[in-house]
Amino acid sequence: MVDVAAALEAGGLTNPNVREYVEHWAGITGASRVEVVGAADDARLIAEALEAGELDPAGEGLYYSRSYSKDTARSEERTIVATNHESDKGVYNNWRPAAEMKPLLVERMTGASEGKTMYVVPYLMSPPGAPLEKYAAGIELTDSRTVVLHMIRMARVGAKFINELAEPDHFVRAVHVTGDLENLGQGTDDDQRYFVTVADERTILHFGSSYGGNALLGKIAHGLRQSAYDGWASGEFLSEQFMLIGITDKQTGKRYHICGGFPSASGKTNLAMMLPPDALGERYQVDFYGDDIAWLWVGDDGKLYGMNPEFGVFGVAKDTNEVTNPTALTSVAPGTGSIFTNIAYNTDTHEVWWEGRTPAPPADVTGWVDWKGTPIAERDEAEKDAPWAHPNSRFTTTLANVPNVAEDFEDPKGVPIDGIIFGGRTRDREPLIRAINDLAEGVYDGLTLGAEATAAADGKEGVLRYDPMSMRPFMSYGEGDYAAHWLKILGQVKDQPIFAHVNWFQRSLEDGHFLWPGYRENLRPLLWLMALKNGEVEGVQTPAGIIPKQSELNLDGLEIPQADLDKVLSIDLPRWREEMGHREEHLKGFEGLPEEIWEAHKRVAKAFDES
Ligand code: GTP
Ligand code: SPV
Ligand code: MN
Repeated sequence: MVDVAAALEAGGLTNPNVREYVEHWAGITGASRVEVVGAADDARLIAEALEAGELDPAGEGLYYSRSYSKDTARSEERTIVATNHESDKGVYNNWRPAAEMKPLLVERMTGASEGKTMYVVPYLMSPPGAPLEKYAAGIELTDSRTVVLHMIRMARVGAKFINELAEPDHFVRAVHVTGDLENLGQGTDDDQRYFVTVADERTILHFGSSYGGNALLGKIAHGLRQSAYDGWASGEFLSEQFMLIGITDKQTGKRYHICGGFPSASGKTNLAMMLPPDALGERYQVDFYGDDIAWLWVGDDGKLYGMNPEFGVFGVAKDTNEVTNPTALTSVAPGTGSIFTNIAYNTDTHEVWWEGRTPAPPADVTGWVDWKGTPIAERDEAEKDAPWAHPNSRFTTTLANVPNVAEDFEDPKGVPIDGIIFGGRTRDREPLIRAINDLAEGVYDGLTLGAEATAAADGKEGVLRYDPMSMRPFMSYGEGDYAAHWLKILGQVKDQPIFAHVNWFQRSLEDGHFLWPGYRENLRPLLWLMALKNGEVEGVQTPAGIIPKQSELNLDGLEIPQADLDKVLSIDLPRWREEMGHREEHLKGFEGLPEEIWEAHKRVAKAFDES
């Protein structure tokens, strides 16, 4: 058995409550070494990972990693929220009793880290000093060095975050054991993976993956699932899969903050990194606060505040290029320490490529290997037309590398929220933007967010599914309680944010092209939303909310066919009436849904009936 006390001392981890936790799991996993890490260890760990072949060089201060080919996204079926109260069961949280799940995890983890190092990663999911700091501290134990390197980029990592806790025992215990990836039966009836958050014990036990939200436990498991549970249990806050941006009108000096949820792989990172369209660049500025998670609470002044608990970006690579997202390219430029995962790689030149990086893949395939490591030149008939990069391939970089990161992104007091938006990939029905002024109708709109499935989770692409507030994969308690908690928190706010539903993904029925150009142009409907909140425009009231008159949208410098614009600025009444029936079925599945939500649904349905 390793000398945990000595390892903690060597790593400067002095919080007395940590030792028992680490000793317990070191004993179970059978790790051969224990090592405390902090951000200051990054250069050494990178060198070790390069030496061990876990990373490859991808240019100056850039790295390439490849995950096991059946381990490339979150697994929703294998993700479970376990607690000691059956009343926590919801439709989406895959609830199981804690007493049933813990032994299953212990069984799988037993001896599973033999011969490996158990890294002790103390982290904080918040800027130090934030009002919700109490819920942000955690320690991830992991047997993967690549996971440590990602954690250092995605969270604030160091012993000091755990040594100085106001309540020394109040930290999330997060255990990650990779397992024998080639023998876990991923996706079969004999799947051995389990990703469990024991929410009422603030313990996270993940076994059987080294990828993304399955393995970087500060991000999704703690930063969303655990914290959503904490926010509800304490009655203090909301934790949502939201981006968070600031918009400044340099002409008037006005500054707005908008947060909002789109399901995984549906545009949060791109919106947060958005450069204004060239024609609007003189006047407006967009500041990045967060791209995947926001914690929201009511301040002493009665305003709704938001902050990003993360320290980095784990962004989708596909279609990132100079036109769609120049900011992202700068964020992963040489010298940034970024890590690319599961994209295509050139073993000779160390260049990287992904679908949509350039219109066509490199013409000279010499040295190029696909995300599985197969040389492009040697791909067989079956592989020939497959993408070079995995559709869920990603880049990992710290917030400080993002050129439009807000000056005050580390300010612990957070930012006041003016607008909350929901959106997803919806190929028809949903207009470009529809605004909602009523709180219950706004929450109702979030609960009925529907979108097509994407590559970020295992599952079918292109199938429409409901994803309340974009939290479906991260829901940790019942949806009825979740809706009530939203109404409770937002109900305390004095200056209500305006709600809106947006859709950048409506397509032509004829040839399937996107009707709205998206990306940088998405600033335009958001500017309209803020103008509406200020009473500067009035829009058109429809049963689904207020939509812009074309004359109210700033379209300077934008060329878009009039027919496309007409379509995204209209409400398809027959499709909406049909949708209202689906919504009713969807909401009926949620136990204890507050009456206000049902009333909102009935108001909207009635308005459609009468229109
Ligand atoms: P997660 O990190 O999985 O939560 O994803 P996300 O919501 O941050 O999505 P992201 O911004 O990474 O975008 C996912 C994909 O959608 C990328 O391939 C983008 O290029 C594409 N995308 C983003 N915004 C737009 C848009 O406005 N229009 C179109 N057509 N595609 C977009
Ligand atoms: C998502 O899938 O929504 C992500 C990526 O943000 S992961 O960390 O893998 O969950
Ligand atoms: Mn996400």
